[in-house]
Amino acid sequence: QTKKWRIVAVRRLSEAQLEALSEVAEVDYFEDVDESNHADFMTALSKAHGLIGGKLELNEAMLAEAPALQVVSTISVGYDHLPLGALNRRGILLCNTPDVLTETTADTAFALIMATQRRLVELANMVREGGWRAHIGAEHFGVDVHSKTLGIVGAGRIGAAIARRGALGFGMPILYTASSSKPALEQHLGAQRRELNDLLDEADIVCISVPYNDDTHHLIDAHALARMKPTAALINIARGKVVDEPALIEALRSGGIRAAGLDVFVEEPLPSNSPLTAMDNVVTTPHIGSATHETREAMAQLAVDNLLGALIGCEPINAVNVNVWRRSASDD
Ligand code: 8YV
Repeated sequence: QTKKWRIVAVRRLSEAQLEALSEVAEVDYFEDVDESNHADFMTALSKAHGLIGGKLELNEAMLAEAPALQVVSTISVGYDHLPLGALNRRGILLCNTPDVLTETTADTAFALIMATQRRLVELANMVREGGWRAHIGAEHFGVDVHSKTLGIVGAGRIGAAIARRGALGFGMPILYTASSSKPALEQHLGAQRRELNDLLDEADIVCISVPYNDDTHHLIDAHALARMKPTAALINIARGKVVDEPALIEALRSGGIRAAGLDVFVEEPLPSNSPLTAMDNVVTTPHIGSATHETREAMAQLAVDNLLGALIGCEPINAVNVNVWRRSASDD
């Protein structure tokens, strides 16, 4: 018996998750999509009602070749890589995976905070390379983590989870920016809301946790970096393009700021010749914000539930644009 739906799945789904999709739909699964199989992917997409996957590459021209598409379910909380305007115009539902990655991504931010304050990567490399020959002196000292003022740029779900770790675990005074005040953060953590410029002036550690969009493009530019204390560190677990990367490199080189811990970059994978890979005061990780076994499994499962909920149950969870969603009449 032919199934009612066709789904294209790309990357990062377990066998059990693919099976769950297969129970109700014909599934075309792609471990990856690149030049070698792009034509096959487009053929599958041209018949698909649903598309699910991580790091989906989709543009308006591709959407035009997918007339049956009703739901795109991304295995990520961010959707800046997807053409939301075009999806809206077509009435295609977009679902994402918030919440399930919040705590892990906050853990990643703290790993970068610890690493940059205490120079963990630089000093671990020194030990590995046989460079630990004498007692450690001031030239290898780091700076404290506890009690430093933590500035959260964007106190959404992930920003709030970072703030909680800082306040409750490390006794850090918390400053935050947000479009509206966050009474829970203020009451439980003693956090204080600031304008961005004031936060940059005051914080010892500035942690970026805003989504990327037109408003946050280069939010941290040369001017913003110049406001930071020369002793401060910048942590970015959001998106590379929130920061003017050449301006950051310059600030790190010239001592405008002390250090940076970066999980995200303008170009990913980060080119190996980027100056960021060669600076002792920079810790670079390969976009691992949510990359734990448990969290990636939960994200994929939520994306499956989102897709099936939308297609079959007509009950979109975590919908980014539910107001524009038009289920085609023939499917009702
Ligand atoms: C994703 C992320 O896994 O969820 C996000 O927005 O940045 C990561 O957790 C990554 O974008 C790949 O899909």
